[in-house]
Amino acid sequence: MYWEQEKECLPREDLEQLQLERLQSTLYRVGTHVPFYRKKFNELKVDFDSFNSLDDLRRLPFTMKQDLRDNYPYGLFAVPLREIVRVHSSSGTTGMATVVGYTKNDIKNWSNLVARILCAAGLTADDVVQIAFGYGLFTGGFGLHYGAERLGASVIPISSGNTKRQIQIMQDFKTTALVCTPSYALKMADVMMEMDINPHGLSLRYGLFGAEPWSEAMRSEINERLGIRSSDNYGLSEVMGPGVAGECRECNGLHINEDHFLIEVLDPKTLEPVAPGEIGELVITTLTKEAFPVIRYRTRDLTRILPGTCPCGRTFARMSRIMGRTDDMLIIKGVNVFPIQIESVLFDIEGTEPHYRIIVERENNEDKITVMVEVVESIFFDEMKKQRALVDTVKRRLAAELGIHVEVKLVEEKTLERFDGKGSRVIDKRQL
Ligand code: DLL
Repeated sequence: MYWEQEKECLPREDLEQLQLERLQSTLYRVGTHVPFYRKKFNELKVDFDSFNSLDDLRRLPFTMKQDLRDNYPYGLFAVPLREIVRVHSSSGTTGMATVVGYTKNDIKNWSNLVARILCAAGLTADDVVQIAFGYGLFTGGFGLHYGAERLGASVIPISSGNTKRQIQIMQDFKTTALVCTPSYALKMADVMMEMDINPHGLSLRYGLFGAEPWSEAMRSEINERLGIRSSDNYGLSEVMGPGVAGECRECNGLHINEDHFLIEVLDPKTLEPVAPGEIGELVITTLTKEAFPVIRYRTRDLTRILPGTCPCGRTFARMSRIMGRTDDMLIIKGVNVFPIQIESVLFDIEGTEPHYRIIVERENNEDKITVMVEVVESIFFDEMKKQRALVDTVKRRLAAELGIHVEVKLVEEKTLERFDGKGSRVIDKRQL
């Protein structure tokens, strides 16, 4: 099922020609209208008139989150404010918030790209889509809302929170597709149990989850508990919001909407391209954005481009699910640890619940990592011997995965905080 077959299945050669033309006009737009880029282009002596190959991209400067902050709020906009019809902002958990803007045409493209992703995941105009992402400055709620409307689906703009009411509405309104973070989907499964509602008896068939990292094991858990088929979708506000990439029904990587975004996968240290198929940092250049184009935006997200073609027929490159962020990688005793590695192990062990916290401390100048994991009631109240056996299994599996020793603490079900939006499962107490 395609939303725009002729674009989604463009022969690579035609796609690259289109990308080059769009890149040239984006460079012209930012070079003329955004002082930040004009200055950078001048400093680097970039003559964007001489761009005639996509490889020339490597001559261009990078854009970092800090550049957005330095130009807060409107300094990087490429159009006057009177042409802006929408503003979003990222919450800025670290440092100042960043602001992005959209023209009418940007909103049209955005809705269309989100509709593409919903359609690729299997949704149609017949679906009843419950959007449980926050509506507001966060791009998740409005981004998916406009896309689902563009698809022609019936949209329930419930926003996040008030989980019991979400479930009641899901039941009464016969929701067929749930859109939220994967952690909120798991919370819903828990609350359904508390409410004595069997998810398999609902009309729910699809889950469209994104906005935070999740593992394949978590997907299986959600699919099984909610009786749905879930797919991953990726985006970030600096580049547009949701709609940058999403899985088709094959669920073997996320197709990147390459006619609107030019991507590179670079070694985060050397900033040189990694070998094909290797993991690196995703760097994105927008090709059609009018209000807020970005050149070589360093996402900090780690992924790799999957080799081969997809049986679905789309020619857009596929990236693996996000494997972590360069800035959420923990360095424990010099070893690189990604929270997602820990999640994958925990989800695989019988008796552990899908809720955990990772605590990192420094004791006597040495890093210590403790994983708190909820366990099913029967184990928590079991004899010490059985508990100890489970702790040993978790420790052993984590040591094998990470190559370091990890402390493990079992906690009773429902003791760890649940998340309605993006989860934050790491508490790093070291003040490094
Ligand atoms: O989270 C946009 C979005 C909303 C995407 C709804 C998908 C669904 P930001 O708040 O700017 O925008 O956060 C962007 O979230 O750089 C990634 O680190 C992370 N992220 C987003 N989608 C995924 C995903 C939205 N599918 C940041 N898997 C990004 C892993 C994701 N991480």
